[in-house]
Amino acid sequence: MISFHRLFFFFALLYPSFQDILDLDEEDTCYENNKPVFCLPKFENVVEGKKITASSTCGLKNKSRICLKKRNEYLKCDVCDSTDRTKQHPTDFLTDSDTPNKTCWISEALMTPPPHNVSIRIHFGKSFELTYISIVFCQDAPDSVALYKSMDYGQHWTPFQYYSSSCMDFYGVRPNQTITRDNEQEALCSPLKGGVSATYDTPTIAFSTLEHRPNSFNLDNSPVLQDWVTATDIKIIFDRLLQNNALASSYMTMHYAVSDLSIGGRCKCNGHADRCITDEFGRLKCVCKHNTEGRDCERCKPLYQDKPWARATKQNANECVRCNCNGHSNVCRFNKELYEWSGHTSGGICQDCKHNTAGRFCHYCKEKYYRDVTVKISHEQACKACDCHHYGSKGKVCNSANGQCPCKVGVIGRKCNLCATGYQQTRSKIVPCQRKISGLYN
Ligand SMILES: *[C@@H]1O[C@H](CO)[C@@H](O)[C@H](O)[C@H]1NC(C)=O
Ligand SMILES: *[C@@H]1O[C@H](CO)[C@@H](O)[C@H](O)[C@H]1NC(C)=O
Ligand SMILES: *[C@@H]1O[C@H](CO)[C@@H](O)[C@H](O)[C@H]1NC(C)=O
Ligand SMILES: *[C@@H]1O[C@H](CO)[C@@H](O)[C@H](O)[C@H]1NC(C)=O
Ligand SMILES: [Ca+2]
Repeated sequence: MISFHRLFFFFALLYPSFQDILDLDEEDTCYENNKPVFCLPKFENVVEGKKITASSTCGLKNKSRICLKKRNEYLKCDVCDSTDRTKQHPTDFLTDSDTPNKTCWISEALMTPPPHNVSIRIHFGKSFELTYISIVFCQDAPDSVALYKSMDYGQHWTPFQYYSSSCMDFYGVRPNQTITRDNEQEALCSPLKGGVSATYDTPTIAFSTLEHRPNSFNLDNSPVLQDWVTATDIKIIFDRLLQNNALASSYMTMHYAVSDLSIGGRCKCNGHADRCITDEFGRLKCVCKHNTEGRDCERCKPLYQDKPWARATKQNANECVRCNCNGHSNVCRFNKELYEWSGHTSGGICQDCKHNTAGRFCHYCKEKYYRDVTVKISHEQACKACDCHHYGSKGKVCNSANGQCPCKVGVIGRKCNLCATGYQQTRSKIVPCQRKISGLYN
């Protein structure tokens, strides 16, 4: 039997970068001495606890006869019946521990005529970055196995890897093609010789997602490969090349039977979280750090848009940077041109400045308000209303520095609400202060 732990260490040795998975601790690994650093959720068997569906499972509709031929054993026949606990072979058996006894998921018997394809689907409920997929069969492997992945919860599927005794016939793909830097997102077809593997005592498929791909040791800087290893769902399709007459003689004994399915990977958080949790809607999501947010920490928080979002790398945590809005806004917007002009230092523009402020950093007072210089610009009362007098002032807009309204002739005061010496108040809205004519007779 091949256990998850054995594969885990196998892949840890295969990829030096996975050696950090061996030191698992509970503390926050996204900061070191209060400085943001690249961090990752733990490496795990992604299928554990996940719902797996199969297009066909024996004994679901009716009792059926199943016969399995294990290696070095005679053909053994039994009844499959989902209503009898000791005679059922559900998809749950793909992910149980296989102890003390090996348990198998078994498909319904294959019928004549074809198709003979049966599929298994695993829904992760979130994006994960996958390292390997391993399938352990209970008997001889099928003639062909195709692995597909989806990055959008099953709307679109792309081939991940093919295994076949006849790659050209089944998939139109030449076996053992070479992957270059130009086609790193291409699925390969590996020959499958009756499925019996030399390495393990049971026929096993172990697909390593990055093997043979040139940029696999430079994943940080390869968006193409980051995409390649990302999946929300996996579909596995088994197929057999059976002649009609071959099947006719033994059709009640042909099944697909798998004892273990494991998928090694990590919850995808783009280097900005070290764990994933279930949210209030029952959905998995990253616990984002470095001022990021989203289920995959795929964007910066609203007030942290001063630099463009980027995935964390070992060299740079790419923490999202807070915009300077002087405390008058909770939201800013990233502007590429400003960022370029600033020599890649700052590109945020504050949005919806409150407290009567305005400007890219909410750093001055909006029209009809003036700056109260006795308090700091970050103060809620930093901008005061001009409050210009309706009749005494020529307009509503005051001097933004000292609050002086534009007064009409003979009018004074910051708000233009007093008559100057030598002037007297009138009832006129147009000329509120009139020159006194007292001097006329002296
Ligand atoms: C199940 O078995 C019953 C009785 O043997 C039979 O009438 C029925 O057609 C079977 N259903 C299927 C889906 O094979
Ligand atoms: C495991 O197999 C043995 C021998 O076939 C059987 O006696 C035992 O009940 C099985 N254990 C379980 C938990 O199914
Ligand atoms: C089997 O193959 C046929 C033809 O390619 C396809 O239409 C069908 O959906 C497949 N069934 C499963 C369960 O994969
Ligand atoms: C194809 O690759 C497999 C596994 O890497 C290897 O065993 C086999 O010899 C290769 N076949 C050819 C024709 O290169
Ligand atoms: Ca099992």
